[in-house]
Amino acid sequence: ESTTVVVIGAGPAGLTVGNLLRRSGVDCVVLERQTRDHVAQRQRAGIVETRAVRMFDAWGLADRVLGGVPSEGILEFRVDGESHLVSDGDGSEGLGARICPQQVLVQKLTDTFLADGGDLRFEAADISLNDLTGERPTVRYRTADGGLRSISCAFVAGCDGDHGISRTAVPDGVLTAHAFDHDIGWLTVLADAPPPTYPLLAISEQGFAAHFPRGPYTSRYYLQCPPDDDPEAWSDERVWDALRTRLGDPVLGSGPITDREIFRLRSLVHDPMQYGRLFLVGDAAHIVSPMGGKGMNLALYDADVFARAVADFVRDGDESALRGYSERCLRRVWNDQEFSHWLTRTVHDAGDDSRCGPFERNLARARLDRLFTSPAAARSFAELMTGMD
Ligand code: FAS
Repeated sequence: ESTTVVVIGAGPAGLTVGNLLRRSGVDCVVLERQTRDHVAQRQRAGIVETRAVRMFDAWGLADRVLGGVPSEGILEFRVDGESHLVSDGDGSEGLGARICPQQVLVQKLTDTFLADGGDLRFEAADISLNDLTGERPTVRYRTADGGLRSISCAFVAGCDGDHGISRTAVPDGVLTAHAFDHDIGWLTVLADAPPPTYPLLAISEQGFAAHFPRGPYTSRYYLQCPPDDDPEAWSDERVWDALRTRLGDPVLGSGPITDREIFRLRSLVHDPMQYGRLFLVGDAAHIVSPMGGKGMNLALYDADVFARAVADFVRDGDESALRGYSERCLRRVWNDQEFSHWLTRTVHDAGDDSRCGPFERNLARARLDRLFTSPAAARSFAELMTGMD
């Protein structure tokens, strides 16, 4: 069997690559390890930033793949109970960010790809990548009924996330991993509770908390906790108590909690993001802490750069964009890493300073004060939130 691109993984990165390649007339096969249902229900990100919305619009896909509602373009910071509204829109003409839960985007990307005749294969097991440094790599895998398949291709897009196999197919010593661990944990819960008027970041002596919309009747909350804390130690009662205290909202809803997970705030960047005919896209190449909502949006950026580069090569034999893929993506990755790092430190050091001490706490409070009082600082923040910088 033969195609131009084999895409490994059907998350936001893989499905966006698949759709953009189809729009470019480049044939591809998408291989996904899980079932369609499993992929469709994975709840994570909630914002498609302005730049990504306009990217889909430029490809003529915005109406088909973007669900949810337009963002109000306002973010609320609540510091010791005092509310500060900050714009996260840059006022430019054109479509803005959307409150679109990741699973809605993934479902719509899947439907669109299949409706356009895309070749998407679920339950593809034991995928192996071979001859990545040759002209025609070979991807082998096992079908759900145990059959062995082999696909020859010109390129492989590794879109299989942080725990995939693509990165492991690169020999040791080729990639450099740059890692940072904030030593901060977040308990994240999903609850049937009314979403906030605006996405809310709350800073208090008891620690950071956040309240984000995830649909008309669903909220995602985050609570700062020790990174190795046990989610089972957080009863519904304890979660709601901590949220009421930190969000400064004594009457906060207390609906059933449908999902809870603790994860560490960490960042990871692999450089370069390519090896021979393998191109790493999205979380397969980089992880960023959720502050600023950049993880999924970086995956969408990489996918756009990769699809355009392959189209240049297939149409004109021009390899320059493929050669420059990693450098171009890493420039945005580091820009977003810096912004997420700045925001993560600011909202955590400004609250519970038991981890950082009073000096860093005052630095963080000064950053917030500047954000709330300086129009230039507010404009820069808004530009970074939109991804249009
Ligand atoms: P994904 O991990 O989404 O997709 C990889 C796909 O590859 C999966 O479908 C997987 O099943 C498949 N796969 C894996 N191994 C395979 C193999 N061997 N063979 C075939 N398929 C394989 N980002 C934001 O922008 N904003 C947020 O608010 C936000 N919150 C988050 C909260 C949590 C709890 C987590 C964990 C992440 C959050 N993120 C957020 C980041 C997250 O959304 C990722 O950036 C995004 O899923 C990246 O998309 P992909 O690169 O497609 O990787």
